[in-house]
Amino acid sequence: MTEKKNDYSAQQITVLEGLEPVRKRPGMYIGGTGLEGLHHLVWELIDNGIDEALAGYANEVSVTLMSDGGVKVTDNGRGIPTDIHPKTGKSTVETVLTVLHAGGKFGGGGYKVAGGLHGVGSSVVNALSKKLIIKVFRDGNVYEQTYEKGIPIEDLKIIDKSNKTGTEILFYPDDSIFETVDFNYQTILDRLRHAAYLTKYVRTNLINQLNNKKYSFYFEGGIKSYVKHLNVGKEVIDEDIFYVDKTVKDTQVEISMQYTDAYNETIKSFANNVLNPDGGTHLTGFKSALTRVINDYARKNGLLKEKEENLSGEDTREGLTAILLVKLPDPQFEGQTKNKLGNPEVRGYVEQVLNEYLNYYLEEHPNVAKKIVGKALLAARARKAARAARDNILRKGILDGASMPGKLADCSSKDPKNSELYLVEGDSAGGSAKTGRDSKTQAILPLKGKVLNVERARLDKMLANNELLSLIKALGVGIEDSFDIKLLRYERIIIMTDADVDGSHISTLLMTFFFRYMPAVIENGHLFLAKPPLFELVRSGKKESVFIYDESQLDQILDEEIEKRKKLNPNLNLSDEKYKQAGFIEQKRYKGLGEMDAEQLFETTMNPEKRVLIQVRIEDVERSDAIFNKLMGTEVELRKNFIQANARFVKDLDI
Ligand code: 0RA
Repeated sequence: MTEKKNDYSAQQITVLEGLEPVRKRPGMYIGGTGLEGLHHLVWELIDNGIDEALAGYANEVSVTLMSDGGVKVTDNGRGIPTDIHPKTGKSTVETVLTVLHAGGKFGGGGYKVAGGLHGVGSSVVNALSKKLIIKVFRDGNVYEQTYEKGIPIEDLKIIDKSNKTGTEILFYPDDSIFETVDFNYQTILDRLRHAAYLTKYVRTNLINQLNNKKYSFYFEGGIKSYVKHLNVGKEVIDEDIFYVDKTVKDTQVEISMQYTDAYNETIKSFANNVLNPDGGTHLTGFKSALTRVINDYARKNGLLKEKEENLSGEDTREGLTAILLVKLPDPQFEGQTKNKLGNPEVRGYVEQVLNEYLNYYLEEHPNVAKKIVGKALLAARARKAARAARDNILRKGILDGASMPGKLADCSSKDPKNSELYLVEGDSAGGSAKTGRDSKTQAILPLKGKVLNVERARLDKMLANNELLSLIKALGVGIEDSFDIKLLRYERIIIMTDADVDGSHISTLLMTFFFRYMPAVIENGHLFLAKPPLFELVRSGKKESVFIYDESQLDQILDEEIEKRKKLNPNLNLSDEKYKQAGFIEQKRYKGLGEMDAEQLFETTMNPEKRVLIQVRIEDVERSDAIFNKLMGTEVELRKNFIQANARFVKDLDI
């Protein structure tokens, strides 16, 4: 399906609808009413501010997280016009906020021609807010209007004088519509950073009233700075970053790229500042030009001999980090979510720009060019070796279902829906898990020591690694070309490691493996982290224990118990240690899974009735990619942050 861009010009609003449909079926407009839908409201407003900047009228967009739960989005553009709109007979401000444009706009961030009636997403935000206050700075005045559930409760009025211009929208999402109205600071921060990378010369700010912190992003280099940011912690083959910005016909093509010594490629393509995760015509054009230019250069300079075959596209992209941004007046996307750009002409435009300027760049930078070609040649050779290793394994049937790894204690259920696989750090915890498990539904695969870091190893090395080979076999899904998610033998794959730095490192390595080789396992929600307890509190007089999973939970439980006890006995001696006051005779800190016996391990971490699982999500691939690369780098400081970082792309889930 192809989604045509809507025309936002004032005269062409022909279908006007009330906001009722938005409140009735919010999912149609913002994707859902969960955390993502909630944040979509902020994205709509940020995109409007960015659009005003792209039109050349604003250079700053700010988001303030208010201490009362509201979110304020401000830009210093022209301000939404306040005069009476010819079609609605109301102010343009009210029109923008109350008229749902026909067809709506899902995903936000379309390119609008300067002067068009932009800001249409604002009406969706308005409809889904229990309260919204707009301020417009324009014509020397400050205008204000307040809405409730999308309905104006007063006329637009002048409240002050000011020589500033701009638009400020403060909204309070309707908690009768959203499952949660708690905004995630980090998610918004990422979005603002991202917006600043894609729109050079625009400053984006995040002000958090809750902790009085302010973040500000400004990247003069635009997508060049973005590439630099993505390559932090990686070894780059040359400091110089390729950059081109050219307009062909009415399409602006901006490309930036740099090679690293990594094996994976990171290419992000955007159309009108909207990420297209599934690429599209711009990406296709980029890839074909890249392959052609590098091969031509290699031939011309004798780096590729006459009888040698051409470098493949994959070879030329190994270790590549690239940002591709096109801006065009009439973007067409395949599918609802703008995941893939469809305009056929864009392919040729991107090809033309990269052909010309990359060729020119390689001629001008012969040292960088030699390194790029050298790396691609190496990639070609290594890929052949890796293929041979994989074919060998496939031929021998090592990955086939018949032969399960010896270390696997499989469950008796053969129905994946009722099966789960625990990946357990170390043989001793593995032993306890095998004893304590529910053998009908729970399979155990103990993993010895550190798992191979797949960021630094190719497929052949990976397939020579016993731990990973056992894992691939146990999963039953095959690898690379033979990978098939439908063959997955377990509904849940649960990584169970110690709650310490080594344990987190091992879970990160395992997540990296899934992320790189089996993203479908994560995307389909099959990957989890087990959460072992940090403390056990033993109650005096009773055998029963209380298990604590978070540091913060410990204080909370102790305080609650003390309160209870104070009520029963007002003369309670308060000079004692806290946990004793609370009536616990012993507080035990668990450092590793191995400190628990089989029964405890099951009860605290594996019992489906009680355990806490954390679902691993590729919520922000860019972020996890960056985290993984930082972690896998050698720098201790970077690595130290990773427990904290992990918490970003996982979500607590009680199952
Ligand atoms: C309609 C017309 C004009 C600007 C805007 C809307 C506008 C909308 C938003 C939404 C957020 N910030 C905004 N800034 C401006 C053009 C007005 C003119 O020609 O002066």
